[in-house]
Amino acid sequence: MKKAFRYIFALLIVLVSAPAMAGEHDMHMKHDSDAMSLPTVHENVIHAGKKYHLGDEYSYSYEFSTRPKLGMIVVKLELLGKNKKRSSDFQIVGDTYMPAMKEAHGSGDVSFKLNKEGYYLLPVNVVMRGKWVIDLKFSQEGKEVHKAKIWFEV
Ligand SMILES: [Cu+2]
Repeated sequence: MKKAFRYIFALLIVLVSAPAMAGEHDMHMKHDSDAMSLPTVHENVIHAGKKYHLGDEYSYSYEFSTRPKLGMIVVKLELLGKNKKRSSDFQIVGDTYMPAMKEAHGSGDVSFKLNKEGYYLLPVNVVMRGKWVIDLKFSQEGKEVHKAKIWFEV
């Protein structure tokens, strides 16, 4: 069991340190036009590589370890605080699911883990093709202060 865990951890490191993917831009275009036909609310949808404000002092952005595909992918989120310094002042959880099949694949709230460089990481297990959502919640001292939503399609 411990061995398996170490293996997964090593795999995550490899995934996360992989260079930014060339396909990212394509995915964006597709995502944006797709969003028009998505069935549920898409307020607060955040896009990979863009910067979002969080209160007066903070901002954040995220990217995928690889262009979303079947299997394990990792959401890597960078939070910046005062003076654009990397910050870990919030707890962040992500609930990943297929909007059409929430009962079947909902992960429930899973905490992002900070890596050594201070990035927030969330592994996501993409078990089938289709549209996926990750609901993000940011909290401080147990109080939820911000929400955002990631959409992606595999
Ligand atoms: Cu499904």
